[in-house]
Amino acid sequence: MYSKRFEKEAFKEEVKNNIKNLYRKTIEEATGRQIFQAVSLAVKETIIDYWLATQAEMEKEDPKTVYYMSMEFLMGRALGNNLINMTAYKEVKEALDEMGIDLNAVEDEEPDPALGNGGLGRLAACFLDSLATLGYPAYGCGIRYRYGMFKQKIENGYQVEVPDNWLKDGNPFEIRRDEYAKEVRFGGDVRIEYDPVTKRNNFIQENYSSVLAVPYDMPIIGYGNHVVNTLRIWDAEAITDFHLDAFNRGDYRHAVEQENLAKMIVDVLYPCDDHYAGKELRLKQQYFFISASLQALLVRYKKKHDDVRKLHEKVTIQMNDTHPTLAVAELMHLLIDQEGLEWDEAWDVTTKTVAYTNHTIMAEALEKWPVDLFSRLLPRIYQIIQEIDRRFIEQVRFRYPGDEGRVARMAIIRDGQVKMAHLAIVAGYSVNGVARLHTEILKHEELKDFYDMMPEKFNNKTNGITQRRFLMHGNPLLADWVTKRIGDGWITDLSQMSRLKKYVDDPKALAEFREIKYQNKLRLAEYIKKYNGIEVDPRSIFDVQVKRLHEYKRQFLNILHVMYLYNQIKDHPEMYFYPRTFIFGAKAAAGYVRAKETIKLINSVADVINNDKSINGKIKVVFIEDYRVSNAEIIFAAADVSEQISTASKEASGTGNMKFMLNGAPTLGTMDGANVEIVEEVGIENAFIFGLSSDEVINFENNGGYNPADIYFNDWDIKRVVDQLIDGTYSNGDREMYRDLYDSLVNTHGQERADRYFILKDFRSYADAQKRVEEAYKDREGWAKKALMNVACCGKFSSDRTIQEYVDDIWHLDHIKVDA
Ligand code: 6GP
Repeated sequence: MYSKRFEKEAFKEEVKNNIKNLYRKTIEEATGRQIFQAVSLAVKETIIDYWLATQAEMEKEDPKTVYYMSMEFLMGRALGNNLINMTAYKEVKEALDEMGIDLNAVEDEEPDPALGNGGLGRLAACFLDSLATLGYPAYGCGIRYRYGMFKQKIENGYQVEVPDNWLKDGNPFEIRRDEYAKEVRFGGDVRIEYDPVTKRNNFIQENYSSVLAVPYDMPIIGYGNHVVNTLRIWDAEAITDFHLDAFNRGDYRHAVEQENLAKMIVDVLYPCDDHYAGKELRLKQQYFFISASLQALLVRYKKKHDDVRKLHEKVTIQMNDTHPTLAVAELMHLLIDQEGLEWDEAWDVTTKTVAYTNHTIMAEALEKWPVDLFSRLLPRIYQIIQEIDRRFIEQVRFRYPGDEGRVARMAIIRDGQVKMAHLAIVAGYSVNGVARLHTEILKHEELKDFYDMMPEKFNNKTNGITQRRFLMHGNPLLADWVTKRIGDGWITDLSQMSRLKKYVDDPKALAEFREIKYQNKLRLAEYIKKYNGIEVDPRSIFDVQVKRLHEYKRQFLNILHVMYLYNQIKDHPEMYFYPRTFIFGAKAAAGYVRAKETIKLINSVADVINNDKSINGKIKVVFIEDYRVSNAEIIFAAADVSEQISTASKEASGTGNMKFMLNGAPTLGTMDGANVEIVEEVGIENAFIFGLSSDEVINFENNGGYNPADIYFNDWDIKRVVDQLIDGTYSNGDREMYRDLYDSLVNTHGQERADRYFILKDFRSYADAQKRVEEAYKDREGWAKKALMNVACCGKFSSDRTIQEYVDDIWHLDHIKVDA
């Protein structure tokens, strides 16, 4: 074990030396940030040995390896997590204590590496953790954005985006690998040249611009098994003396252009979650990291193998949503134009190598690139996609003669657009959704035509989360308690949590369990006091909704309900009311106006309610600024109620729901995404379910929606809160501030139906469910049982389980073993 190798005195010495050599300071003189760097570098020393050992093992055994291609990896802080997975957390904490250094404070100095938006990027990070922990060879491939997800400030109730300069002080865990740099080419034109020797046409890209892709590797440490995999993220640099195309030699303007291209390309992560921005630069980012990753992958493969026709025996590529779908065409390009394969041979390899995961059915997230932009930027890649499309359409016509409607619906290139999902499905050997319900909706609604034609490709892989970060690291009190009760097997086998079931009737165990939640609520209350200046009562119900801000996630429903409760308390001050703290955390995409209005509304409601002395603090509303992985860990640990209230059918899976469950917060939610499976595991009596079913929603949608006016004019309480959006109650008399939100509920705008997300339709049922929460919470022991049952039944939602399913059904990887 690492911990055996861990030598306390040597480690302390190392930290001291690092501070001396890096900063010419003593520990006492060093700043927090400097201590963080010094400690991290000392930790990296140990990691490197195992990293090398893992590489050596992979060299020797030549195992089948997965390349997880993703535009996003929302890693969160590395130091604490690395120590946990090295099983050295407690020892390092002790060593630092002896030096008068507080490990928690050191961890807080690390900027959150936030190279992702939300669910999709965090899932990728959990998957890397599980792959290493289960001992599977894997590379994460992505982009080293200079600026990750923006930092959110709340000013005067509004979201303000601040750049996230996470690399400012350097990233101590990464290693730059110049020797693996690759050239990536954009634009220009393609000359076709007949080669009489091979009797083939060669396709030669000319007059292009190029950038140099330089990889940085970050270690991904398996828990307690010495396996260290690699997250490889690519930086872009200008090509200066690199083999510039002869035509361009000495072309100064061109050189400057390439310089700019390189600067721009990895500059910033697009802050859109579940939404397609359609920006040229985004397409460049996609091609940049895909081309570099595939070139590197082929070089690595060819070191040991001379027949690229067998690539799929050693390599599999998972495309995390459609963002990496250019991998299909780039692999074809490399196999044909560089490796000399015939089309059919290349297609055979490609379609056995790439697989696709779909993460959303939201229409606005579908990537459709305009043909003119696409063909100008990637001329050769476009040709290849045209040919894939031509051959695919032939197949559709053969299979469904005369059904031109179907051809039109399924084509990859149609109406001047390149449809990336279609390309991913046509080429992929596997297509999966991320929760059972989501996969069923894909098969029978969104992707029905494809499912009809190739049902064998479709499969489900319900998402999961890593218990190492979200329990061990985020909630040490509960983690230690669980270990005390059932041993530590749960750390790598979450299904063992079911052994906790025997404690639901044990009053002493329940009391301890409750006390832990209370301590965690105190910790969050302190955080809120520090960052929001708001006093919250740790004995109140902590009702939490943290996730990206999106209309379909319905933070709006939540805050309207808060407004409704407030009206009730004002009308009936004597009525029984269990004190509640409503906690929100959410970033809105910078250009998403309605999402930003919702943030402002939540903050305005918070202002009015928190400052109304007449309600005796019965309701508090808190908007936590800059929700991100590091504060999420604190928030999940402290939650009583997990708000998962998306319009049924819209949330593909959700993963926050699982993190709350793991930390003992029952779900208040709709039958959407993975909530369905959570309820199945924990029992409906340990959750609070409300609202339309996905079938009902889909039915309404297919038949023109419903009429919210029927509700608005007939339910006086609802009308009152909706009207309060435009009567100045929450806007200092300004009747226009929330007009758009009001309109979205009651007025049809052109194409957009009124109340598209069924907020008014679900309102009563939501309010009833909230009432049931209050009733249940009054019974303190009853509530603790429900909460504990959630912990005990969360086993299915480990990303270890998810990854094992990917391996068994899709990837078929070999194991690696690294000896200490
Ligand atoms: C998200 C889904 O919205 C969420 O339900 C799911 O849990 C998560 O992916 C992981 O599968 N989708 C995205 O973040 C996204 O950008 C294109 O999809």
